[in-house]
Amino acid sequence: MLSRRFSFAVSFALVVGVLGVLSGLALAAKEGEPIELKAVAGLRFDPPRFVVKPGAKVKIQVENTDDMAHNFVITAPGGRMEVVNAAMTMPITPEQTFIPQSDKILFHTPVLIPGKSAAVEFTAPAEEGVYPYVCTYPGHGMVMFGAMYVTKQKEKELPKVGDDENLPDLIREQAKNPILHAFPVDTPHWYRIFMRDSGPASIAVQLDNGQNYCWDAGACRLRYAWRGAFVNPMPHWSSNGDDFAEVKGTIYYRTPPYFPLRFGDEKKIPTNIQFRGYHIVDGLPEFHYTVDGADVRELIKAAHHGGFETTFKITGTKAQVFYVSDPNGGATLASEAGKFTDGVLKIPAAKAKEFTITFTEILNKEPLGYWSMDDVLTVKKPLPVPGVKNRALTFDGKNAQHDTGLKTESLGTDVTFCIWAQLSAPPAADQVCIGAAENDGEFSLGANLGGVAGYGVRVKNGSLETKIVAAVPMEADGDWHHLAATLSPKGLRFYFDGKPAGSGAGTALPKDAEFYLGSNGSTHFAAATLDEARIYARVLDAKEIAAIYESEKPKAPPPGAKEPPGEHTKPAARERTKPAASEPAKPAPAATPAAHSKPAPKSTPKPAK
Ligand SMILES: [Cu+2]
Repeated sequence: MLSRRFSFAVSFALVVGVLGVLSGLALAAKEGEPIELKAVAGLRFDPPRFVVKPGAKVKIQVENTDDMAHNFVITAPGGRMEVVNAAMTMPITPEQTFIPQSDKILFHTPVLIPGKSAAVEFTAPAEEGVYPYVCTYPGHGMVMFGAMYVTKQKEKELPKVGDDENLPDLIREQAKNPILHAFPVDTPHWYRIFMRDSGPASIAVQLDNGQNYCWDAGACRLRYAWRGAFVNPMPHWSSNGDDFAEVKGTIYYRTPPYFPLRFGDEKKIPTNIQFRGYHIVDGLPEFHYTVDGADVRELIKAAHHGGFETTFKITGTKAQVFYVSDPNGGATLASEAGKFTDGVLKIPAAKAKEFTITFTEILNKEPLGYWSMDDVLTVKKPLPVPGVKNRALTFDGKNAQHDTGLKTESLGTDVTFCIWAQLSAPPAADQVCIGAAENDGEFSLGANLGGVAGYGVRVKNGSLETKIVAAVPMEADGDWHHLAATLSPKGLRFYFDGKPAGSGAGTALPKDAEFYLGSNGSTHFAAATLDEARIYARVLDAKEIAAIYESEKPKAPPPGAKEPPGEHTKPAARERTKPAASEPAKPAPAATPAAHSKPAPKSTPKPAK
């Protein structure tokens, strides 16, 4: 009992102490000694990794010190997401174990309610490797995991925690920067700061379960949510406040580009929206604003299932309330107040005074990386120009590039790349719009690659190479085109302007390579204006790529006009201190099922009768 209390005290001290110390611990199990592992608040395992020797007898004592239920599952190397995905589809019932049928599951505990412990005993695999451990409770598995190293190496020979790709990015970030990202005793915390794809009056908030969101006080609405590490505010602070804070986790949900609440008529977007400030409720900001005379309070909290939930309190209106969302936004929305139909929640007047909507991530629905190009991005900071959708950025073909921060390892084997490009020097050789290169390997999506004229994709890994060039047009031109490529062990596919334009054998992405926009990493620069770049950790099908093309393609310019018409006619005069998107008059993407909520009428003229 004494030793138990002692170990609890030690671990508590570590939890509230500097995380760098905590994460620096990679426990090496001594033969016969149990490994003590805890599920702690904030969807974490402590320690986040440990070491066992191949073939060793291992006992892991798992204790749930959190206030929600967790389990502990060790999977085969690389098997974590498959197991997590399978568990996500299992119904949530009191008896549910969240242990799907899978040969990737090696060892596991039952679901542990708060305060419970269980031991797992096994003989460590003979094969050295990184065996992930994860909580498969729905919504937890994306952030709540760790790594069991089966190795003869010593703990200090492992990569540093801050660089360990096998750990959640939240753990890595905190290990690198324990001061900026203090531990949960300090969460939630937030910054009023410049955030990409949001207005100048943005608030970034970190919740205590590995969830974060960006709320736009100018437009009075949620912009996006992400899991994992919070933001790095340094670019903003170190540039006298004219640069953006960088999201350090993975954005999985984006709201559509219009105000979500409606009063009386679901198609009528409110016009008079005013921010009134915020109050602190349970340590979190509750936003206060007025909408066409109604008074709204909005409080976003961590949800126990691992997502987040928004509670609206509305007074000053007797009208029926609607909440309009995009069902393709990357999350499942649900509410006790009513049912969502095609993304629209109809709230009976009786329940409109206070209702809550929960948001649960749909895995990999949203791209792993998305660059709207509505904000300044590249090192040389060219100002945004009109693009296919809102604004775009011009890359000079000499040295302008943007490091996406995504590496082959974070993408996995099934990937999709999409980008819009308008070449400024169409005949120039090797223009890479999205690319990566390392040693013998290369990924290039662009034009005139490897001496072949036209748009295409090229993947090279050692001696294996697959190259696809679109047949139409034969030569690259100066028009906007949508380029997309999907890659998996099954094959490489290329799409040009939303249509399939060739396929080839599967080739792996170059190992350890970093992905860039506008080059493949300091070589093969594109002289092009680029827009709406997306990188997915899954293979999109032809229908999805066609839908992206249709929803983003520029409207046909009137005869004689050089530039596509749009709201951004004077890009140079636009500072990013103004909201990027011209909402709320902006129509929803045509391809989304929420299209019925489109505020703007279709511009197709009807023939006179
Ligand atoms: Cu859990």
